[in-house]
Amino acid sequence: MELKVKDKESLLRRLMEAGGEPVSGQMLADEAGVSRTAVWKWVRELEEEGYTVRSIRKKGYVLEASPDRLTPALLRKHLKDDSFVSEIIYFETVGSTMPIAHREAQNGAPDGTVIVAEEQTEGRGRLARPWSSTAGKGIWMSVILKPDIPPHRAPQFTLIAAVSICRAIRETADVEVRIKWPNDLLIGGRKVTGILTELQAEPDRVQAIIIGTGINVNQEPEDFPEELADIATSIRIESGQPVDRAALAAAVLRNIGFYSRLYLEEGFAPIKGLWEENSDTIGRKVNAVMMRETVTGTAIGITEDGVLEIRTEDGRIRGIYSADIEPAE
Ligand code: BT5
Repeated sequence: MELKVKDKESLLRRLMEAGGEPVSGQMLADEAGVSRTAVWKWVRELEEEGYTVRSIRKKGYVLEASPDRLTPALLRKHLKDDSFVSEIIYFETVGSTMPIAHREAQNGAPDGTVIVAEEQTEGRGRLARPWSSTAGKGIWMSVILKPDIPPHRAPQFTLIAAVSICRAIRETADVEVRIKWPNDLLIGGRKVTGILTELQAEPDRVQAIIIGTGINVNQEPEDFPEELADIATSIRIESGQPVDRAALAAAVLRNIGFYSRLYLEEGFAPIKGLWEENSDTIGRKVNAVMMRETVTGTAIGITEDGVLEIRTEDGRIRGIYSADIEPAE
């Protein structure tokens, strides 16, 4: 059934769906049961939010341009209707999307709830490291998943997310992205994306998996703090083209939906294959730096549990559960 216009948001959806064709103001007013002036006021409000709406005499309203935002309306425009996304919670600016996602998950938010922000003032990575989240330049987003799996399988979702984001970036921009175990995506050796997977669980069952994705999209070199100058990059820097963030965020969500469904239906094997194919780590000599020791050797693959296997010089195979990987020598 066609969406019924009842407020500013549904009006926007209708204008988006019209795909550049004018939509009559009178028809919109009749449908919403309000005056034409009320419809005109919604249009004015949309213009204040950065949309360009043209009014064509005797024909109606046409949406000509949308702002560079990650609002629910813009994300929904790019998502297919069969997307797994249930609710999108949007912030202009926020400390971090992670604690909000935890709170929402605890309060019963369904599978497929998304928390997204234009800017994070306290974005974080693993071990509470800071994550630079410049306003309007990246995709700072947490996705709540509620799969029926035991807790020890949860780390596989970091790998599912890596494969999904890798694919989404390739669909949207002409760049060569590689996965660095376990949670980084690199272009030309520099970090373009970090993934943070967190868990709410009972001893035998996952309650919620929260996947935090930080994707550097439209930053210019000067948008990064000095300490990241040599290690971080953005899709724009690498491709030379600005990227539509809403289209990319929607592609990320579509792929996370697709690959987590594939995983739940067919197990880890297809994900493992894709991950290894896109990996920057497998086949290389690496140092796996952990709290208490560093293991050096050749990365040979990942296991069913997402553990990285390294063959050391003496021929032993070591399973690495959590570490920072750097090139050896
Ligand atoms: C990560 O941690 O790579 C996970 C980052 C997850 C960020 C998302 S954004 C949405 C959600 N909300 C949050 O608050 N977090 C998640 P880790 O592997 O620990 O890497 C952190 C390191 O990456 C830092 O110590 C810096 O060296 C580097 N770094 C920080 N900001 C960066 C950026 N924007 N681009 C590339 N590298 C960055």
